[in-house]
Amino acid sequence: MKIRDLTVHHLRIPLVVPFRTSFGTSHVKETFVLRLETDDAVGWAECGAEEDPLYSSEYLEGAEWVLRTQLVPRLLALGEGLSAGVVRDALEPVKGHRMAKHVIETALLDAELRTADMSFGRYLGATKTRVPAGVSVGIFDSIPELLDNVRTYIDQGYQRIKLKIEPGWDIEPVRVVRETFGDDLLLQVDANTAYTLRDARHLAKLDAFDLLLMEQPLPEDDLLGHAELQKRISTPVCLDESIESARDAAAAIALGACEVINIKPSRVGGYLEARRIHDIAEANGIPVWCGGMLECGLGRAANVALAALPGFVLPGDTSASNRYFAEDITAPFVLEDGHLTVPTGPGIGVDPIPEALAAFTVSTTTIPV
Ligand code: OSB
Ligand code: MG
Repeated sequence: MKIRDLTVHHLRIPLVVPFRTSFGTSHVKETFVLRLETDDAVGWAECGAEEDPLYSSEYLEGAEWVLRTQLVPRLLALGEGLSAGVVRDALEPVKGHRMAKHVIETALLDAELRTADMSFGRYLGATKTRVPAGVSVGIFDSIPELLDNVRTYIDQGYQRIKLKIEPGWDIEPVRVVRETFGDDLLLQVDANTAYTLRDARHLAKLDAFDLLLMEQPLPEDDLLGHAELQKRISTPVCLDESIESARDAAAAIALGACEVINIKPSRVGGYLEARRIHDIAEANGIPVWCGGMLECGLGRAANVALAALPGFVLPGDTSASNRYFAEDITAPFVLEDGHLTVPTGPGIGVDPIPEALAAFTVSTTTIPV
């Protein structure tokens, strides 16, 4: 495959509700999307990195720099031998930077699948036509505000609630949400690394609330700590930040560091690695679910396709577009009966709406090809 044009669109899309986690607060979705043109198709992909390196070590400007100066030149050197399937090996000499690798591999895969007239879901091995939607609920200034937001989501049909927690905002909000909405609510928490193993006894208090899982309580490089914590709490530990590859997943499972895995394609370097993690987890009886990075419609479309694989047995953070944005850059993903529909068109199955893309684009950069 030969790349004819590569253009980076820098976007700023306002969020309908500020999103506060243990590592910071976002008011705007800031990202870039990559447009990749070949002779036969145009592929799109969205970068998962955030403006600052607070969720992971990657950040938007760094990802773009790596993409432009390190990744694209190595891929262009492959000439006609370039395809999504060879990206991983070709980029192996570049350490880390999985979110940058994810964006170029995904754009290539989208262009290839559009050329082959095959959907992402079909290609990845989706076995469902729609996926149950969960929602990730940020930290609020007060419990009443939290309850109002959770109630709105439940009324809209969300099938699972994830509460962001941090020291000082953990036991009490979980208790009140459980008591207010009842024992049938599928409920889980996400700490984004805000605790240490010294907090094990405190975190064990959450065992009383029958949570589906506790996501990433400890630092990302603390697999042994998570394994030890899992021995001290009954709530299943789920890893997010700690799992950057299939090898990480295999190690975490072997160590007993998690009983569930959150798979985010951007965090692990793309959909092919995401599928490898899915396969390893499935072979080991570890449930997985699809995480998110507050993606616009371009990233969401591919995530929803991944979430339709058979090992994704828990509702993901694949929420409807209006949970994030008043206006998206694609046709919105809409909640129907608590589900999102897996796109069936070629590639990711959605396109940017030109006017919306233009409205949210703050600048564009062309990468020489
Ligand atoms: O830890 O899962 C996380 C958003 C940004 C960075 C990290 C995380 C999140 C979310 C929201 O929880 C997931 C989503 O709705 O896209
Ligand atoms: Mg998380």
